[in-house]
Amino acid sequence: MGKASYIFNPEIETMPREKMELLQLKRLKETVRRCYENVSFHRENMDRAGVTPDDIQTLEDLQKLPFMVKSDLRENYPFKLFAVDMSQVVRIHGSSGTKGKPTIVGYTKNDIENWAEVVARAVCAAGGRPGDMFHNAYGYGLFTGGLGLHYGVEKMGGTVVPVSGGNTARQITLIQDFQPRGISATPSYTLNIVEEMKKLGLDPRKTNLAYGIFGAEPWTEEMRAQLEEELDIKAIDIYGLSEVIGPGVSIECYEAQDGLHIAEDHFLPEVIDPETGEVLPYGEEGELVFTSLTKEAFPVIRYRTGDIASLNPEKCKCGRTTIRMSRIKGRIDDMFIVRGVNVFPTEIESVLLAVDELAPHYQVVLSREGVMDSCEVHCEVTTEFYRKMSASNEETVQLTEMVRNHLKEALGISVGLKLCKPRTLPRSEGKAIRIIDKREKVS
Ligand code: DLL
Repeated sequence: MGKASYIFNPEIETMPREKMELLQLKRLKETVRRCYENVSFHRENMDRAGVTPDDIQTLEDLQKLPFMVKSDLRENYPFKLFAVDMSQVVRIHGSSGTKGKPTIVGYTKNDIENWAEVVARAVCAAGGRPGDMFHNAYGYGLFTGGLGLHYGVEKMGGTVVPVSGGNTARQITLIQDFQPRGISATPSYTLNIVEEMKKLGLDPRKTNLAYGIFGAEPWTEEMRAQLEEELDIKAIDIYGLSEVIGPGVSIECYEAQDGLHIAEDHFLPEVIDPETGEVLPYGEEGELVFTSLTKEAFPVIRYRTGDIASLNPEKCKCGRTTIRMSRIKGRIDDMFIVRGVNVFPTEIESVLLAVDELAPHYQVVLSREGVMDSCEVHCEVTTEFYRKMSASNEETVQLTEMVRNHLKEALGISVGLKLCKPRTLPRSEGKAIRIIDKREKVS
């Protein structure tokens, strides 16, 4: 394919910044008013903060408004944050949530249309174009991945194969028979598909795939390198969350792969210090916060995502003018502290995936010894290395020593390391579980 990606909506995606900001301000005012008039949660929050919709006169005035957090969704379960009558709601999604009730979101017909639009832009930015056959291996259901990509690919003018997650043997048959140019799945599930293809004696580099749209879980540049090499494709990062809309909040472009373009006409981003709530300048890393600008059923004001990233307003070489966010470093909830040092699983992934003898399958096991937290990284070795390992112990000792040193250099603390036999760690069909927390919960 050529170098430039197809821009689905050039008017918006290459809009001069001043014009974009005017559009955002107009939509922000409408959103705040809609929330104030239709949702008692928002009205009470704003009354408490002493702000009225009339106080929003500039984009900076957004900072007068209080934040929203995930527990607000749980406390208003299932529909109390909806800003329209249920008769207007055409779709419900949510996140499965490991604890308690799922968090529920709703969409009007316009919301679904806008969502399809941002995903269509995203698929094009990733290298897609009208006429593409597209293999969608994100789960269909309450999770937004499957249906989100589905409507976007249709809107772009592609042919979507709604295969959903799981049944890997069938995925492989369809990839071979239908010859899709594009694929979407979590990065971890894609590796699972690659592994199964090799097991069947197939060469994953010899498919018709040209680009993959990967997200819904944190992943690293090293994982990108692995996916691109294994499948001979461009691996593109897509970001989103159900509370804000689903996939399509932002996407990397095929030509730069340097930050994710935010669909800023629909989602207004901020980055804040997660401790103090203070808004941070461009370039500084902090917690991403989004305000929806067009959503009708489930508008959010200053929603704290729990995801760590930074923002870059510079124009991109692809021609898009929309602000870019950095790859997500991780969720604040997934960060753990070992001997006073903050660690994100992605920092561990970067080290492991750069080692040839290791397979890209790992888990981090946290436990507590006395009052100290301890961390042991479990990582599979490659089949080739496993053969050597079985022949002599020396190789294992050397590899363990080398990886532990690399981890210490990257993290600033020593962590345990267990090399595991190939295919012994659990495989994911959706979001990978990276952390096994065996620490006793102090109540
Ligand atoms: O995961 C939406 C999605 C579907 C995004 C398909 C991309 C592709 P939730 O289930 O609500 O929605 O989970 C949202 O997943 O807050 C992040 O912590 C994480 N996440 C999503 N995309 C990325 C990414 C979907 N590209 C939560 N990199 C978010 C890192 C991501 N983390």
